[in-house]
Amino acid sequence: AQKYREVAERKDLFPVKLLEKSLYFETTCLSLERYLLRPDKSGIIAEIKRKSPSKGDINPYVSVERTSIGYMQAGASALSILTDTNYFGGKNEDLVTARKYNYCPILRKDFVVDEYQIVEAKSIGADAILLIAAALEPKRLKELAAFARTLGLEVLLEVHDLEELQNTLHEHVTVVGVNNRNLKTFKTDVGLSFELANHIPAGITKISESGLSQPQTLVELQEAGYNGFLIGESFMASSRPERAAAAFI
Ligand code: IGP
Repeated sequence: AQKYREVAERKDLFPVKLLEKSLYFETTCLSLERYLLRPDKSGIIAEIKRKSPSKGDINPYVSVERTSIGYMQAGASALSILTDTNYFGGKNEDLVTARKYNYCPILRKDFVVDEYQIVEAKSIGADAILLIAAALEPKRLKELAAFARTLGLEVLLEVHDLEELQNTLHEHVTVVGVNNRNLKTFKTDVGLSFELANHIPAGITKISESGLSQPQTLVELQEAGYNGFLIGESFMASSRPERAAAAFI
């Protein structure tokens, strides 16, 4: 919880009034959900992640331009761009760059705890935001989700267990991600996605996140009802992540 509080205090003070002048306020968001369900795509949300608390540096000098374009050419359904600097080495400009070169849904991956960050996500060209059940009170999560929807942003709700899932589902959430990475140990266990699959109501788009490195696992997750797969490290660990993605997809 301390970690999330620190992040909350890392507030950009650029006035909201100016953020709202961004041209992206005049454009309609692309639906992550709709792209994930497209039969001509892989369902993979390919992530750009320079470093992580669990792995340290992964690919600190990655070319966001080359990688994001290559991910989409490889058949990804969407992009996930880490914008958190402290823990993941990302920045808002990474998302702006990906936006400039790609017409596809882009998830802004960050620790969203307030409305400011949601306005900011819209202003830099994101289509969807992440809300982490473990980081927010259910009531607060619902408020933030409702606010995101007013800006046309889609919400990916991230859960780690059944309790979080049952406490946080509501009408503003259409996409749920099961994070296979345990936040305390940083270990990943895809078994969690299989465990929770049947507890996610029908009609909700389901994503399995983290620790996915085998195409066969995706086939099995699909059979269990998953529509989307969030993959970072197993692509980013390569010096050419887009080639790793192409080989995988
Ligand atoms: C990707 P992996 O194991 O493929 O690199 O995982 C993604 O799921 C992970 O980066 C992630 C994440 C998050 C990062 C999932 N939820 C929340 C930061 C914040």
